[in-house]
Amino acid sequence: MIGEYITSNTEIVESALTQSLPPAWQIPLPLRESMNYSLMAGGKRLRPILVLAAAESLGGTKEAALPVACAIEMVHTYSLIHDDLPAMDNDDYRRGKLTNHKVYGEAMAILAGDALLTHAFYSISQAHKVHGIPAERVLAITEELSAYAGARGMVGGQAADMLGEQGITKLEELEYIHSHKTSDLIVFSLRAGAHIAGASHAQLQALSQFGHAIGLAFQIQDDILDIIGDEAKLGKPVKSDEKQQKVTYPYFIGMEASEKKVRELTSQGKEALLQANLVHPERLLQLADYLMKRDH
Ligand code: GRG
Repeated sequence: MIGEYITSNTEIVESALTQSLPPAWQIPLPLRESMNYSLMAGGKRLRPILVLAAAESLGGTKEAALPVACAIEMVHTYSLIHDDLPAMDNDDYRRGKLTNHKVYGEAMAILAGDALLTHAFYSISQAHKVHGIPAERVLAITEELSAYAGARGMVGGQAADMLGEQGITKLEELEYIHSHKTSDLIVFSLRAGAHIAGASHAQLQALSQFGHAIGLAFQIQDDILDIIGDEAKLGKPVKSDEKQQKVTYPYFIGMEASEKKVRELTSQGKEALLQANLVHPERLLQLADYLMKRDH
């Protein structure tokens, strides 16, 4: 069952994350606490689970993929800490808990994000140093993380979102934002797990297509769930003028068409994956379906 796979891998990832900052390292205590606070705040661990599943889909082991799985969760966590800051979204709560800057102050939250991003690259290096993954594969992962998370990836998507806040008028503009802000880390996770297991160029390409499709589906589903959540709170359907504050897929094409789009993207992604000649595509296929059907 995919539910059991997710639960057991979540435990493996969380246990590795708790050990990711060596106790012997001299780190100012508030910085260590601030980093661990957000790292261990109960995310879904989607991206690290995709790293593990991608490695396994090519016959690789979870153990060897674990440092990279932790790395992507560190990058994701840093992005959320910075996204919540007053200069960005100014949120007080995330995952039902106070945001990092509300607990540790803005300056420490910025530093915790910076340190998590930097530590991600350290963690990736351990795939070679501890698990003996060939240096050229680890180099490819390092290069790709800087691309998918950086200015031409997630940070670029966040910047485009910020700049377009007032005037996104075309679905293509929204897709550009989603594909960088959300899909890029998902694509990276799949490619990185595949690199660990020595994927071919064609396999990497198929995984990129799969990741791009399920990443966009994931974001649209997130926007659908947001609206359903708002409706549950209000006890009535959200009117179109209330919805218009947030420019999302449902805002452009409506709820029903958005739900259809999620289904279409998921099946396109699965088709692309089936072209990749993977020894074990099952878990990735099940994860795509699980994400499409999720209600939180
Ligand atoms: C500040 C550099 C910088 C980037 C911010 C991640 C991000 C980019 C913004 C957060 C807002 C948002 C809706 C991003 C889209 C990606 C997304 C759906 C993030 C939430 O991911 P989940 O659902 O989170 O995997 P959990 O809490 O489960 O880890």
